[in-house]
Amino acid sequence: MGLTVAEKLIERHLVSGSLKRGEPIAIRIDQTLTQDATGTMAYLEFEAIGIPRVKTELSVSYVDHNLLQTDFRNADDHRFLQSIAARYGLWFSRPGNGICHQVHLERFARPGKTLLGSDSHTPTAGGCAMLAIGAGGLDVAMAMAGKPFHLLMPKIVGVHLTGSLPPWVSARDVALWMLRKLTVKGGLGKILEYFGPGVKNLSVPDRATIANLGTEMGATTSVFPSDEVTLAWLRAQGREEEWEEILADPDARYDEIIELDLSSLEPLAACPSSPDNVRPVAEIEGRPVAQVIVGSCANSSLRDLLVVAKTLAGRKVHPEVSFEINPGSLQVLENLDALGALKDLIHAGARIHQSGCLGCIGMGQAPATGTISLRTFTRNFPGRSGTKNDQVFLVSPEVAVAAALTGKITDPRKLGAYPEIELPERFILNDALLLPPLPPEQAEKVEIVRGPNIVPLPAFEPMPETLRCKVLLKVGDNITTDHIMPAGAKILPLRSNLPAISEYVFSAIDPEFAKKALATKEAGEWVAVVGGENYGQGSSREHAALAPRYLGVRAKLAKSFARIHKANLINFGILPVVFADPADYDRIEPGDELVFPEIRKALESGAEEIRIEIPGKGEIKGRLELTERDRKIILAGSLLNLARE
Ligand code: MIC
Ligand code: SF4
Repeated sequence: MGLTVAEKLIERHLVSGSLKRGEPIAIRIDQTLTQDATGTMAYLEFEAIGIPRVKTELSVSYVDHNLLQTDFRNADDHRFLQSIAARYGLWFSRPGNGICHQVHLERFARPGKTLLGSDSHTPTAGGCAMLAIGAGGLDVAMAMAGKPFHLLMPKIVGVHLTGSLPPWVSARDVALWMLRKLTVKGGLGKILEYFGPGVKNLSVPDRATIANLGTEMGATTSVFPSDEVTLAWLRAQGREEEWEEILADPDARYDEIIELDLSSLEPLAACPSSPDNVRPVAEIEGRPVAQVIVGSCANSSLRDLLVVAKTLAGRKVHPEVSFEINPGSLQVLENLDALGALKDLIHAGARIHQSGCLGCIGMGQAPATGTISLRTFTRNFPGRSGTKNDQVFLVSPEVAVAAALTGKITDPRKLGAYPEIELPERFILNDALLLPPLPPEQAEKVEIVRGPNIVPLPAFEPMPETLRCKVLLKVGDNITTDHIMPAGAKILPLRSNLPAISEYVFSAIDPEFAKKALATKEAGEWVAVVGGENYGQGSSREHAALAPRYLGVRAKLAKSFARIHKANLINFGILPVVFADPADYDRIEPGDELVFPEIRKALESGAEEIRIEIPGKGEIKGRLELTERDRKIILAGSLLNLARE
């Protein structure tokens, strides 16, 4: 039987397991990427594993998240990361070079290869026919050490594209349409593979936008085939020799098929405050807008900024709007300039920022109180922008520029003729801020630069025979890692300092959580948290597991878990338990004790169902949805412990 593109990519890299859906598999990883916010921890872990040089074909360390240097801490981390890259044989993308996913697409993404990244939007490279997966930093550290990546073989959903996009409608609207259909959890355990005659009408940056936003559906990854459009992209990047054709076989079978006629799409928007709260722009027109930002790994490519610049040419930004541009990379910025489009932006009154994540991770660009902000970003989780009760809408660059001109949410189809965009056949390449790996003889001599903000990892105790926990918090459905471990300008600089960052765990939900947890731990008891569906959606940040673990959290009981967060919990020895009967969620309250009798035995024996005693309330049943390897890690107390064993 024929294979899909995703199956071909997996089959080529299979180390153990088969293509049978839902079964544990391990795949070889060719490339890795990290960004600074997750990278400092990932490299501390890599050092702890003790390998002299990365064993991948290519590994890149990017600095794009923590660009704000309000004190020594972020700058210290940048120097630490640069010295680590030099010491261990990695590429280093310096601050200002651009957002990891955009730069990776331009300079390194290669059809047919696997990429593991410590950032949830790593699937962006799926737009260039890679199998690109987001993971926690420790999983990426293991991949750099040459170890395979473990996951459950996903189902493969074929998205059959026909037609082509109408004027003023773009790749973002494809992703928003998908988000409305699948919701933030509809992609769980699935790979979204795009195929059909409509695919050739999408450029690689368009495909990358769509693959990027598959993350918001909870998908393991998204992939596109490698065709002539891919070849044209690689040629434009001076890398045509890296091309290889990869198409689904004509008789390939998908587990499910979604039909989408691109010509039927209209401009859409994700309304506050969830990426799947999608409505047609035509229905929400007229609301006044105070801020518009075009940027982020989803929509800041040259195509995106060219559309915006050409639309603005000869016009002025509305006086009530702060219109901001965060270019995806230095390459985007330089090409924009060479094509004469940068001056259209500047002349219209756009605020041009450096290349990086910036406001997308709450590093500046917080909107004003009670105002609407339109952004081409990936996530509008409540408060992520840095402003309480924020009203963030996620839109295409087309919808963004329409609002920048009119001062209100506007259907861009009212703006007149759609600008003709042509991407250069050859981009001007700018690798000024991209440092290649040092040869081994030189690398060995590099000293790692460690500032005072870099605190080594603590020890992780193994799982006790019987686990006793106190429930300190109960939360609802779709809790994000931004709720568990917030980011933003105040907290991000603490990413390499576990004791310090732990003080902010759940701070927006219960400011006393960290204090109470530490007190419970000091009193000799572990801590548990109870959650609803899709617990831990969003970012790949392992700090959302590591910091709670530091505070003594040892069990999470939820109706269901998001993929990356669940893997991170396991990696740091926190027991993820699913309610056997979701109705039991209502029986537990903060203050209850949870006893997991003989939990070690249960883990060792492979038990799928366990008893949980709630003193004074009887008992309930929990499910352990864990592979054999997961069980070993939890028993050992962390993957690091297991790797050392
Ligand atoms: C995000 O968009 O939330 C981030 C910041 O890129 C995260 C990684 C992080 O928390 O450092 C992600 O998506 O994985
Ligand atoms: Fe950066 Fe935002 Fe992309 Fe995360 S989603 S990598 S913060 S641009």
